[in-house]
Amino acid sequence: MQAWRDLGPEGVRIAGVCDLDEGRARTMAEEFGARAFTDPAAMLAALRPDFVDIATTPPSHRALVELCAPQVRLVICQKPIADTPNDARAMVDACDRAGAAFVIHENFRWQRPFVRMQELLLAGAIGMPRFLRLNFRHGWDVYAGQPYLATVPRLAIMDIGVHLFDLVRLFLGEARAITCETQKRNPRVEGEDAFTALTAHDGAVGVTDASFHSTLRPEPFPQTLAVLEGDRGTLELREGYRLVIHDETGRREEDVEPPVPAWGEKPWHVVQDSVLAFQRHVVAVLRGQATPQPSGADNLRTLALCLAAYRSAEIGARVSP
Ligand code: 89Y
Repeated sequence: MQAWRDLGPEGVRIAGVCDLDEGRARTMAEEFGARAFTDPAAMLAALRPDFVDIATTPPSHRALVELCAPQVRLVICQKPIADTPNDARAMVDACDRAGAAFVIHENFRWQRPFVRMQELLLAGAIGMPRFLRLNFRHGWDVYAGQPYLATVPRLAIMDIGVHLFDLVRLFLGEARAITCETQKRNPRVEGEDAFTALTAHDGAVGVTDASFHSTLRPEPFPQTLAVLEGDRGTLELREGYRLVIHDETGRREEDVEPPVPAWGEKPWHVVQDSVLAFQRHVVAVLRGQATPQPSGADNLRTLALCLAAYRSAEIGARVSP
Protein backbone atom coordinates (compact mmCIF):
# COMPACT_ATOMS: atom_id res chain seq x y z
CA MET A 1 0.00 0.00 0.00
CA GLN A 2 2.82 2.38 0.86
CA ALA A 3 4.63 1.57 -2.37
CA TRP A 4 1.45 2.22 -4.38
CA ARG A 5 1.10 5.55 -2.61
CA ASP A 6 4.72 6.39 -3.55
CA LEU A 7 3.72 5.81 -7.19
CA GLY A 8 1.10 8.57 -7.02
CA PRO A 9 3.19 10.97 -9.13
CA GLU A 10 3.32 8.25 -11.81
CA GLY A 11 -0.46 8.23 -12.03
CA VAL A 12 -1.49 5.57 -9.51
CA ARG A 13 -4.34 6.14 -7.09
CA ILE A 14 -5.57 3.58 -4.54
CA ALA A 15 -9.32 3.77 -5.15
CA GLY A 16 -10.57 0.99 -2.90
CA VAL A 17 -9.54 -1.45 -0.21
CA CYS A 18 -11.36 -4.75 0.25
CA ASP A 19 -10.99 -6.98 3.31
CA LEU A 20 -13.40 -9.52 4.80
CA ASP A 21 -12.74 -7.79 8.12
CA GLU A 22 -14.65 -4.51 7.86
CA GLY A 23 -12.60 -2.80 10.58
CA ARG A 24 -9.36 -3.53 8.80
CA ALA A 25 -10.77 -2.42 5.45
CA ARG A 26 -11.87 0.88 7.02
CA THR A 27 -8.56 1.52 8.78
CA MET A 28 -6.57 0.93 5.61
CA ALA A 29 -9.01 2.87 3.44
CA GLU A 30 -8.83 5.88 5.76
CA GLU A 31 -5.05 5.78 5.90
CA PHE A 32 -4.77 5.67 2.11
CA GLY A 33 -7.68 7.93 1.14
CA ALA A 34 -9.67 5.11 -0.47
CA ARG A 35 -13.15 3.57 -0.14
CA ALA A 36 -13.62 0.49 2.04
CA PHE A 37 -15.37 -2.70 0.93
CA THR A 38 -15.90 -6.19 2.30
CA ASP A 39 -17.25 -7.66 -0.94
CA PRO A 40 -14.87 -7.71 -3.92
CA ALA A 41 -17.73 -7.87 -6.46
CA ALA A 42 -19.28 -4.74 -4.94
CA MET A 43 -15.91 -3.00 -5.06
CA LEU A 44 -15.39 -3.83 -8.74
CA ALA A 45 -18.92 -2.66 -9.61
CA ALA A 46 -18.59 0.59 -7.68
CA LEU A 47 -15.07 1.58 -8.72
CA ARG A 48 -14.41 -0.04 -12.12
CA PRO A 49 -10.66 -0.05 -11.38
CA ASP A 50 -7.95 -0.35 -14.03
CA PHE A 51 -6.28 -3.11 -12.05
CA VAL A 52 -6.47 -5.09 -8.82
CA ASP A 53 -3.70 -6.21 -6.49
CA ILE A 54 -4.78 -9.47 -4.86
CA ALA A 55 -2.81 -9.94 -1.65
CA THR A 56 -4.51 -12.91 -0.04
CA THR A 57 -3.41 -16.49 0.72
CA PRO A 58 -3.51 -19.14 -2.06
CA PRO A 59 -6.86 -20.83 -1.31
CA SER A 60 -8.74 -17.66 -2.32
CA HIS A 61 -6.61 -16.77 -5.37
CA ARG A 62 -8.52 -18.63 -8.06
CA ALA A 63 -11.99 -17.31 -7.14
CA LEU A 64 -10.69 -13.74 -6.87
CA VAL A 65 -8.76 -13.84 -10.14
CA GLU A 66 -11.75 -15.35 -11.98
CA LEU A 67 -14.01 -12.67 -10.52
CA CYS A 68 -11.69 -9.77 -11.37
CA ALA A 69 -10.30 -10.77 -14.78
CA PRO A 70 -13.35 -9.79 -16.89
CA GLN A 71 -13.62 -6.42 -15.14
CA VAL A 72 -10.08 -5.01 -15.16
CA ARG A 73 -7.16 -4.50 -17.54
CA LEU A 74 -4.62 -6.16 -15.30
CA VAL A 75 -4.62 -8.56 -12.35
CA ILE A 76 -1.78 -8.88 -9.84
CA CYS A 77 -1.86 -11.99 -7.68
CA GLN A 78 0.40 -12.74 -4.71
CA LYS A 79 2.74 -15.72 -4.71
CA PRO A 80 2.37 -18.65 -4.54
CA ILE A 81 -0.04 -18.45 -7.47
CA ALA A 82 -2.08 -21.47 -6.27
CA ASP A 83 -1.81 -24.77 -4.43
CA THR A 84 -2.56 -26.87 -7.50
CA PRO A 85 -1.64 -26.68 -11.21
CA ASN A 86 -5.32 -26.99 -12.05
CA ASP A 87 -6.24 -23.81 -10.15
CA ALA A 88 -3.20 -21.96 -11.51
CA ARG A 89 -4.02 -22.93 -15.10
CA ALA A 90 -7.67 -21.87 -14.63
CA MET A 91 -6.48 -18.44 -13.44
CA VAL A 92 -4.18 -18.00 -16.45
CA ASP A 93 -7.03 -19.06 -18.77
CA ALA A 94 -9.52 -16.69 -17.11
CA CYS A 95 -7.17 -13.75 -17.71
CA ASP A 96 -6.46 -14.84 -21.29
CA ARG A 97 -10.18 -15.16 -22.06
CA ALA A 98 -10.85 -11.71 -20.62
CA GLY A 99 -7.86 -10.13 -22.34
CA ALA A 100 -6.47 -8.99 -18.97
CA ALA A 101 -2.73 -8.99 -18.28
CA PHE A 102 -1.85 -11.36 -15.42
CA VAL A 103 1.20 -10.60 -13.27
CA ILE A 104 2.37 -12.60 -10.27
CA HIS A 105 3.65 -10.56 -7.36
CA GLU A 106 7.07 -12.19 -7.42
CA ASN A 107 9.47 -9.67 -5.98
CA PHE A 108 12.79 -11.52 -5.51
CA ARG A 109 13.72 -11.00 -9.17
CA TRP A 110 13.05 -7.29 -8.53
CA GLN A 111 15.46 -7.12 -5.58
CA ARG A 112 18.31 -4.75 -6.35
CA PRO A 113 21.12 -7.34 -6.07
CA PHE A 114 19.35 -9.67 -8.51
CA VAL A 115 18.47 -6.87 -10.94
CA ARG A 116 22.19 -6.00 -10.98
CA MET A 117 23.19 -9.65 -11.46
CA GLN A 118 20.78 -9.91 -14.42
CA GLU A 119 22.29 -6.74 -15.92
CA LEU A 120 25.83 -8.08 -15.56
CA LEU A 121 24.89 -11.46 -16.98
CA LEU A 122 23.13 -9.90 -19.98
CA ALA A 123 26.13 -7.61 -20.54
CA GLY A 124 28.29 -10.74 -20.86
CA ALA A 125 30.30 -10.11 -17.67
CA ILE A 126 30.67 -13.82 -16.84
CA GLY A 127 29.86 -15.60 -20.11
CA MET A 128 27.37 -18.47 -20.25
CA PRO A 129 25.90 -19.33 -16.84
CA ARG A 130 26.82 -22.86 -15.72
CA PHE A 131 26.15 -23.04 -12.00
CA LEU A 132 23.91 -21.17 -9.56
CA ARG A 133 23.78 -21.59 -5.81
CA LEU A 134 21.06 -19.77 -3.89
CA ASN A 135 20.82 -19.81 -0.08
CA PHE A 136 18.01 -18.39 2.02
CA ARG A 137 18.76 -19.51 5.57
CA HIS A 138 17.71 -17.73 8.74
CA GLY A 139 16.07 -18.08 12.13
CA TRP A 140 13.79 -15.03 11.93
CA ASP A 141 10.35 -15.50 13.50
CA VAL A 142 8.34 -15.34 10.28
CA TYR A 143 5.35 -16.82 12.13
CA ALA A 144 4.85 -13.64 14.18
CA GLY A 145 3.81 -11.57 11.16
CA GLN A 146 2.37 -14.43 9.08
CA PRO A 147 0.83 -16.88 11.60
CA TYR A 148 -0.69 -19.03 8.80
CA LEU A 149 2.82 -20.13 7.87
CA ALA A 150 3.01 -22.26 11.03
CA THR A 151 -0.13 -24.20 10.06
CA VAL A 152 0.30 -24.89 6.34
CA PRO A 153 1.25 -28.48 5.42
CA ARG A 154 3.58 -27.18 2.68
CA LEU A 155 5.78 -24.41 3.99
CA ALA A 156 9.31 -23.56 2.87
CA ILE A 157 9.05 -24.59 -0.79
CA MET A 158 5.69 -22.87 -1.34
CA ASP A 159 6.66 -19.76 0.65
CA ILE A 160 10.31 -19.21 -0.34
CA GLY A 161 11.03 -21.96 -2.87
CA VAL A 162 8.71 -20.18 -5.33
CA HIS A 163 10.90 -17.07 -5.13
CA LEU A 164 14.16 -18.99 -5.40
CA PHE A 165 13.02 -21.26 -8.24
CA ASP A 166 11.81 -18.18 -10.13
CA LEU A 167 15.39 -16.87 -9.85
CA VAL A 168 16.87 -20.23 -10.83
CA ARG A 169 14.71 -20.28 -13.97
CA LEU A 170 15.54 -16.65 -14.72
CA PHE A 171 19.30 -17.25 -14.56
CA LEU A 172 19.65 -20.84 -15.83
CA GLY A 173 16.54 -21.40 -17.96
CA GLU A 174 14.03 -24.23 -17.51
CA ALA A 175 14.88 -27.14 -15.23
CA ARG A 176 14.75 -30.56 -16.85
CA ALA A 177 14.78 -32.38 -13.51
CA ILE A 178 14.89 -31.77 -9.79
CA THR A 179 16.04 -33.73 -6.77
CA CYS A 180 15.01 -32.43 -3.37
CA GLU A 181 15.31 -33.24 0.34
CA THR A 182 13.00 -31.56 2.83
CA GLN A 183 13.42 -31.20 6.61
CA LYS A 184 11.05 -30.38 9.42
CA ARG A 185 13.22 -28.75 12.05
CA ASN A 186 11.02 -26.49 14.16
CA PRO A 187 8.63 -28.70 16.16
CA ARG A 188 6.12 -25.84 16.39
CA VAL A 189 5.32 -25.77 12.67
CA GLU A 190 3.34 -28.17 10.50
CA GLY A 191 5.17 -28.09 7.18
CA GLU A 192 8.76 -28.53 6.02
CA ASP A 193 10.82 -25.55 7.16
CA ALA A 194 13.99 -26.41 5.23
CA PHE A 195 14.82 -27.88 1.85
CA THR A 196 17.82 -28.56 -0.36
CA ALA A 197 17.25 -28.94 -4.10
CA LEU A 198 19.41 -29.80 -7.09
CA THR A 199 18.14 -28.78 -10.53
CA ALA A 200 19.44 -29.85 -13.94
CA HIS A 201 19.24 -27.33 -16.80
CA ASP A 202 20.62 -27.35 -20.35
CA GLY A 203 24.33 -26.85 -19.73
CA ALA A 204 23.87 -25.72 -16.11
CA VAL A 205 23.18 -26.95 -12.60
CA GLY A 206 21.40 -25.20 -9.72
CA VAL A 207 21.64 -25.81 -5.99
CA THR A 208 18.94 -24.11 -3.96
CA ASP A 209 18.56 -24.32 -0.21
CA ALA A 210 16.45 -22.59 2.39
CA SER A 211 15.90 -22.94 6.11
CA PHE A 212 13.66 -21.08 8.55
CA HIS A 213 15.39 -22.69 11.55
CA SER A 214 19.06 -21.79 11.30
CA THR A 215 21.07 -19.99 13.96
CA LEU A 216 23.26 -17.39 12.30
CA ARG A 217 24.70 -14.22 13.81
CA PRO A 218 24.18 -11.59 12.60
CA GLU A 219 20.73 -12.77 11.54
CA PRO A 220 20.79 -12.65 7.71
CA PHE A 221 17.00 -12.54 7.11
CA PRO A 222 15.71 -11.68 4.51
CA GLN A 223 18.87 -11.80 2.41
CA THR A 224 19.35 -14.37 -0.31
CA LEU A 225 22.99 -15.25 -0.91
CA ALA A 226 24.09 -16.38 -4.35
CA VAL A 227 26.94 -17.67 -6.45
CA LEU A 228 26.51 -17.58 -10.22
CA GLU A 229 29.37 -19.11 -12.16
CA GLY A 230 29.71 -18.55 -15.89
CA ASP A 231 32.28 -19.74 -18.44
CA ARG A 232 34.31 -16.56 -17.97
CA GLY A 233 33.58 -15.31 -14.48
CA THR A 234 31.59 -15.53 -11.26
CA LEU A 235 29.10 -13.27 -9.51
CA GLU A 236 29.07 -13.76 -5.78
CA LEU A 237 26.39 -12.10 -3.69
CA ARG A 238 27.62 -12.06 -0.12
CA GLU A 239 26.00 -11.10 3.13
CA GLY A 240 25.68 -7.35 3.62
CA TYR A 241 24.75 -6.81 -0.05
CA ARG A 242 28.29 -7.09 -1.33
CA LEU A 243 28.42 -8.26 -4.92
CA VAL A 244 31.83 -9.62 -5.86
CA ILE A 245 32.58 -9.90 -9.57
CA HIS A 246 35.38 -12.34 -10.38
CA ASP A 247 36.66 -12.42 -13.95
CA GLU A 248 39.81 -12.85 -16.03
CA THR A 249 40.95 -9.34 -15.06
CA GLY A 250 40.67 -9.88 -11.32
CA ARG A 251 38.04 -9.06 -8.77
CA ARG A 252 35.92 -6.04 -7.97
CA GLU A 253 33.21 -5.43 -5.45
CA GLU A 254 29.96 -3.47 -5.71
CA ASP A 255 27.69 -2.33 -2.90
CA VAL A 256 24.20 -3.41 -4.00
CA GLU A 257 22.37 -2.56 -0.79
CA PRO A 258 19.00 -0.94 -1.58
CA PRO A 259 17.93 2.30 0.10
CA VAL A 260 15.39 2.16 2.94
CA PRO A 261 12.11 3.70 1.70
CA ALA A 262 10.77 6.58 3.85
CA TRP A 263 8.07 4.23 5.16
CA GLY A 264 10.40 1.21 5.37
CA GLU A 265 12.83 -0.26 7.85
CA LYS A 266 15.79 -2.61 8.00
CA PRO A 267 16.08 -5.55 7.56
CA TRP A 268 13.02 -5.48 5.24
CA HIS A 269 14.40 -2.75 2.95
CA VAL A 270 15.57 -5.21 0.29
CA VAL A 271 12.00 -6.50 0.02
CA GLN A 272 10.35 -3.09 0.38
CA ASP A 273 12.53 -1.59 -2.35
CA SER A 274 11.76 -4.60 -4.58
CA VAL A 275 8.02 -4.13 -4.08
CA LEU A 276 8.38 -0.56 -5.29
CA ALA A 277 10.38 -1.76 -8.32
CA PHE A 278 7.84 -4.50 -9.05
CA GLN A 279 4.90 -2.13 -8.80
CA ARG A 280 6.63 0.46 -10.99
CA HIS A 281 7.02 -2.37 -13.53
CA VAL A 282 3.27 -3.07 -13.31
CA VAL A 283 2.58 0.58 -14.18
CA ALA A 284 4.83 0.13 -17.23
CA VAL A 285 2.85 -2.99 -18.20
CA LEU A 286 -0.41 -1.03 -17.89
CA ARG A 287 1.05 1.64 -20.17
CA GLY A 288 2.01 -1.02 -22.74
CA GLN A 289 5.73 -0.35 -22.16
CA ALA A 290 6.65 -3.76 -20.68
CA THR A 291 5.46 -7.35 -20.52
CA PRO A 292 4.67 -9.01 -17.16
CA GLN A 293 7.71 -10.19 -15.19
CA PRO A 294 6.72 -12.80 -14.30
CA SER A 295 3.42 -13.48 -16.04
CA GLY A 296 0.93 -15.98 -14.67
CA ALA A 297 1.74 -18.28 -17.60
CA ASP A 298 5.46 -18.15 -16.78
CA ASN A 299 4.74 -18.77 -13.12
CA LEU A 300 2.97 -22.08 -13.95
CA ARG A 301 6.45 -23.50 -14.54
CA THR A 302 7.74 -22.25 -11.20
CA LEU A 303 4.78 -23.89 -9.49
CA ALA A 304 5.45 -27.11 -11.43
CA LEU A 305 9.05 -27.03 -10.18
CA CYS A 306 7.89 -26.57 -6.58
CA LEU A 307 5.46 -29.46 -6.85
CA ALA A 308 8.15 -31.61 -8.47
CA ALA A 309 10.41 -30.76 -5.52
CA TYR A 310 7.78 -32.10 -3.09
CA ARG A 311 7.32 -35.22 -5.22
CA SER A 312 11.07 -35.80 -5.34
CA ALA A 313 11.35 -35.49 -1.55
CA GLU A 314 8.38 -37.83 -1.10
CA ILE A 315 9.58 -40.63 -3.35
CA GLY A 316 13.33 -40.09 -2.87
CA ALA A 317 14.06 -39.75 -6.58
CA ARG A 318 14.82 -37.33 -9.41
CA VAL A 319 11.62 -35.88 -10.91
CA SER A 320 10.85 -33.99 -14.14
CA PRO A 321 8.63 -30.96 -13.55
O1 89Y B 1 6.25 -14.95 2.82
C1 89Y B 1 7.66 -14.81 2.73
C2 89Y B 1 8.19 -14.06 1.60
O2 89Y B 1 7.70 -14.04 0.50
O3 89Y B 1 9.34 -13.42 1.97
C3 89Y B 1 9.63 -13.65 3.33
C4 89Y B 1 8.32 -14.15 3.94
O4 89Y B 1 7.59 -13.00 4.38
C5 89Y B 1 8.47 -15.10 5.10
O5 89Y B 1 9.16 -16.27 4.73
